[in-house]
Amino acid sequence: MKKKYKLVKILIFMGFLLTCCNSEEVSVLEESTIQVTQPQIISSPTPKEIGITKIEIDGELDDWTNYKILSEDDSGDSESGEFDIKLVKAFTNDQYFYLMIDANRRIGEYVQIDLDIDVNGDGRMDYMAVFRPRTDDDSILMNQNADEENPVTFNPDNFAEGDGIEFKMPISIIENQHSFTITNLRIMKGVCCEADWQVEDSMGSFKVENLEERELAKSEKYNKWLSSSFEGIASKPFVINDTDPAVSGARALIVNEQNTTVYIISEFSAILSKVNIDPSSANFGEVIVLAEGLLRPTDLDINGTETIAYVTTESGFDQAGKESLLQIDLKTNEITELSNQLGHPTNVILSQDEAEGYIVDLRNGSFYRIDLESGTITTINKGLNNPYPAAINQAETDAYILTDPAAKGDYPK
Ligand SMILES: [Ca+2]
Ligand SMILES: [Ca+2]
Ligand SMILES: [Ca+2]
Ligand SMILES: [Ca+2]
Repeated sequence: MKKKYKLVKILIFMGFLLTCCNSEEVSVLEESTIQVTQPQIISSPTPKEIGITKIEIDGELDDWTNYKILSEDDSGDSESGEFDIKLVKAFTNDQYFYLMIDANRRIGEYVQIDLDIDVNGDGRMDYMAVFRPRTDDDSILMNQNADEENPVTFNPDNFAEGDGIEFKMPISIIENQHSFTITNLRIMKGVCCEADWQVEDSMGSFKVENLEERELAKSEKYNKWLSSSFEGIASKPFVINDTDPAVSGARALIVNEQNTTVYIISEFSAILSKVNIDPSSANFGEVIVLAEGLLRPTDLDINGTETIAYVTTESGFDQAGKESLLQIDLKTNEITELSNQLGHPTNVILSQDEAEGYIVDLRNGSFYRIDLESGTITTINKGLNNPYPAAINQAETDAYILTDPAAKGDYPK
């Protein structure tokens, strides 16, 4: 019998600690007088058309046809014939530095690629970028002018190897320089950094210039991704947001009924936030902070009209939090503690009529119903072994509870 798969598109919110770099810009509206003048017809020159960068970082170089060669390298000059650089093409658009490396013959053995970057034109390297296309390792950028070692890491999705190498790096991490010089590009081979660690082939320098191109907006990328087909049981994940500090240490999420908003509770930031996932919105991917100071949250639920959030919290690894069920009014930002009589709440689910909540209590091995008006707790079941996540059927006649979940570092002996 033929197996039928339900195809699933995967969306990702990354909750990690920020190492750099986007400061939020706040624009202030100043009071101003509006002047009305007679409209004038001016024959203005057509604005220069800004193209959209359509390079796919997939290792295939056919999307580079219309870009000019920046520098060519000798043929047959590589150390062991494994990776002989033929030529490079590169440019920056409004947000990224794009690079492709074409090789003579098929690419053989090598380990990593180093780029020495001079951003101020004095001929000396200011940054060194290091990436390893054959691994999932993060790429690394080292600032040569900083006193201490301060590598910035960036997404491993930003490189690929196929017929050639493709690489992409946000220019925000190199002082937003749109043009700079690669003083040296090296293909490294061997074991870093032992005696056999050697330069397989190198080239440079070449100047990278800015083109009148822009990166696709997040919503444009999302719509393109939505309409793309894929094979297998799930798509390659689409990263909705992996930089906003509000989702740092994200712990639980819930999607609204219209599929336009995701609510996220995050442990490191102690923030309840909402993320725009509306494909028709220009603000797709935007994160809005709804409530702060929610120490050690474990789970959340939202009412149907999206005006009230319910959040469970625990004391946490550092005992900074409290075992509580909180109610957060999303209009007034008022936070009310509905119960402090819980051992260790890990899960909250609203009833269909939104008058009650179902709560899992890990420490007491219990499953409760709580009246959200009075705070009265009714025990539905107890004696559960380390209950953690739960789900309830629509008729609210059956609850499904997982017990004995693995904790961090737990493995069978
Ligand atoms: Ca490509
Ligand atoms: Ca070469
Ligand atoms: Ca320099
Ligand atoms: Ca060379």
